[in-house]
Amino acid sequence: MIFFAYSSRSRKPRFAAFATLPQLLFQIAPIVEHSIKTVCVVGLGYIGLPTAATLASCGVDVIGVDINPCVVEAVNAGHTYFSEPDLDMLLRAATTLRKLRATLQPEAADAFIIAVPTPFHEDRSPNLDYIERAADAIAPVLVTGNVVILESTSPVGTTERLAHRLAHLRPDLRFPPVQGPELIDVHVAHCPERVLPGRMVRELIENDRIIGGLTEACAEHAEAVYRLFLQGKVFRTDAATAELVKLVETASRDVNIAFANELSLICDRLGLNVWHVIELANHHPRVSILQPGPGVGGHCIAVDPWFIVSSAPEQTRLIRTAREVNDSKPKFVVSQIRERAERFKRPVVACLGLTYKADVDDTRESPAIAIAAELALTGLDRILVADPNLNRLPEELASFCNISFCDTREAVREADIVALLVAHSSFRKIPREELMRRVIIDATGLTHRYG
Ligand code: SAJ
Repeated sequence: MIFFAYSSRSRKPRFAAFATLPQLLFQIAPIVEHSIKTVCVVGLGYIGLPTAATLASCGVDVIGVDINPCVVEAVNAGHTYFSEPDLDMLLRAATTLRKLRATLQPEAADAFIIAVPTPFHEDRSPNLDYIERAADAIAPVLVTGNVVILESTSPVGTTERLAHRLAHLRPDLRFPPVQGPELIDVHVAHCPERVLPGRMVRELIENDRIIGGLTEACAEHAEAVYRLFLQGKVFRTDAATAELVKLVETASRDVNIAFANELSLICDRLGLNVWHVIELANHHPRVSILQPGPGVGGHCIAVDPWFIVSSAPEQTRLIRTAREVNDSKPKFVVSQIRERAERFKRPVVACLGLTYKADVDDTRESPAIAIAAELALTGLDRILVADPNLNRLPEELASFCNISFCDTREAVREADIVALLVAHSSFRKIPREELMRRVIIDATGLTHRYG
């Protein structure tokens, strides 16, 4: 059960010193003293849903909007449709207390938070269709005094384009940028999300936030919304800077992971253990190398750096190369498996882990899935895939007749080659002697760390 505590001076949830997160007391403040009484959150995905539930937990009336009727139905029933620690309980409490209601269409509110996906097109240019659709949907219900906050990760200039679009749709209202704060009817700002899947509920409250306003007043109005629940600091800036800061955070992680992945290729060539090399190098006081893996997945790090590349193609050699290094890693793992498979007449390969990272059930852009699919295409007779966080074969693999989904122990038992593709905690329980009887391709470092 989720417990939040509130300090006497503010209604912000405060994690009680004596409690772990799942034991904090959930309390709805009886009266909302702030002028922001209703918030409409557009997009009930990985970011929108925890944000909506957190705001609701602070006593705000939240209208959650999603174009998917199944999501609306699940949220109204108090059910999450993806797994995230503590979110289930927070959502159930929010809906039971009628502080959060999901609908297909936006309704009037004091503030609007847009948290929709920003994928890229085939040529890797940003696809802003979802933001445009969200703008079109909220435009009819906007009134003077509203603030519209874009949380979706966006290329530089998107918040300004959003304001232009709204201004075009609502010529009766004044949007930024205009001269003088008193002349603005609807404020517009960017506040990029930065919560880590697997720690979202806690990080939503505790992480510092960057708020970029199209004007000073826009940033101020947006800050008032986050002040409802935020314990972290707020740093105000202009919208374009905030947009780039988010992209830079993501690209920084991508470049650092690419360095670790490149080291894994170097060590493979030199016959050295990359995990051991990194472990020792990290004992230097100013060195902190990340971990190599099967590639970079998820909907952020594998996507967002391209937004920088597409806005400054000539200046982004390093960022582009890092993306390419990380994107090429699954193929390298496949080549390692195939090389070992040649020793067997009819090799059975077990792929352990399918999600995009450890201990989540999210499979978006998962390198492990790309590896299993590529292996299936190479014509191996039998590929067993196992993931304790999933209960069936992901859609991308469902059509391969040489892939079957099974339990971890069974996959290990039946396999000649075991490919560790995701470092799920539960894989540590696989008896070492059972693993060591097989040919192991460990893309995760799990056997080094726990071996
Ligand atoms: N990975 C490695 N080696 C590492 C760390 C990660 O190969 O040392 C891989 C993971 O296995 C995964 C991918 O990188 O495939 C991304 O995982 P992650 O845990 O680094 O990040 P995400 O995508 O789950 O969340 C990131 C976070 N951003 C940063 O750390 C800068 C999060 O704070 C953002 O909110 C999120 O992206 C987002 O939505 O942008």
